[in-house]
Amino acid sequence: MESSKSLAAWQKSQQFIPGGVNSPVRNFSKVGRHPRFIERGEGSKIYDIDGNEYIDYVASWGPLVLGHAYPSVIEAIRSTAVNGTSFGAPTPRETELAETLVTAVPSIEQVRLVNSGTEATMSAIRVARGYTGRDKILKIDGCYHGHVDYLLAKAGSGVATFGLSDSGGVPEDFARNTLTVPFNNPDAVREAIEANSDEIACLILEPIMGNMGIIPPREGYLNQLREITEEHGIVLIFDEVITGFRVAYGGAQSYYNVTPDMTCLGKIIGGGLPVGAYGGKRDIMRCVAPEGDVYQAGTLSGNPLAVTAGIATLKRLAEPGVYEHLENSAAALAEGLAEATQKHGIDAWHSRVGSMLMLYFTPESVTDADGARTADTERFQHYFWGLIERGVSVAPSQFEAGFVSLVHSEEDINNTVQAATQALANL
Ligand code: HOZ
Repeated sequence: MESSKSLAAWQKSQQFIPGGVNSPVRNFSKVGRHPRFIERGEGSKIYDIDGNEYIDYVASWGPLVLGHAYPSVIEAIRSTAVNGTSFGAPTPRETELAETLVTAVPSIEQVRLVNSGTEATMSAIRVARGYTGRDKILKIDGCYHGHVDYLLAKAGSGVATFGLSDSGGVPEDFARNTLTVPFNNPDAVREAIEANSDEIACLILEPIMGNMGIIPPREGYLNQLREITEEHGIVLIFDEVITGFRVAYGGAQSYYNVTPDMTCLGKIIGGGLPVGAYGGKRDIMRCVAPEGDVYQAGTLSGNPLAVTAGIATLKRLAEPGVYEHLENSAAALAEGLAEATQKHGIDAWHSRVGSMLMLYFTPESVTDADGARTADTERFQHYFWGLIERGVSVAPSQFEAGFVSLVHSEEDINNTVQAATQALANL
């Protein structure tokens, strides 16, 4: 497969950008060789600058649930842009998006729009601290909540991909108030709370882990967390940056019917433009300035283009049959992949919730971050290139999720299963 133009582009980008990329996992260093530079995307496909076509399951790391350049989203961006791209003043569209989020997501009574998932989690935690007057926070091993200093402890995503335990540049003091416990283990949460009674402001987690592959909650786990946190006056925050509008219109909280106190969103609600949001009970959101004393601000927050792309995306997702369609396409893909690993006698753990899916190269069952860490990343590397060479693009990491979009056709799914079967045969 020709990739000389991508190689040249990467050699040049490394002179000006650390690692040649603007987010670490994109640089492919954990799968060897160089990244592909992308020219354009359309529907289920992306095209690199050497002219290669790929069926895409990265979906810009989750936002593109409608696929690339979805016509109604592009038209909304185009018609908004001609009237100006930013005002630093409120616009009715921000309220429209906020109302849509409040209506869709059970825990959200009021919401603030920000520019990224990182900003959303950072702000939600500040609000939880302001609301409770407590400093400590509890997080889950392997959950990734963006690159906030004190949330990089035992984080997933790039931190796991690069095998880092934490991040440099974070003073020990900053992480002193972050406690970490394993996923799917309510007893560990209980013990941490008992050992730090009345000191924990919030428990933040991805209700479905999506940055150590895909790890669903065990039955009843989220309900147990809801009960424990309520008992101790701890704010329960669901980070639904990945799962919001992905596994169901109302996110994982409506999929599992467990309502947290606060929710963080991002990705899909911006339709492929930079956005984030945090919201929750009115009582808690009242703490946010200017109503309350917890400060949070942003020049581009509620940006007209991002908000318009988000509204257009959510409108399409609200139409009947969307989530059934996503479920059926992803189920067909997951079944095909499971048959393929079985056929070749490859130890694999397949994980899927709705249109998020993962194939781990491990004989273990993956129910927490330690389980995910047993995966054979070298084997993944060979599989990854086997797919790329056959025109299928997945994230260049054993720990990043795959996403099926509304526009993946039956033919795309069949071709992907065929490519995977061939790639697995050569492992
Ligand atoms: N950590 C992000 C996904 N879990 C990666 C985002 C990106 O590289 O674009």
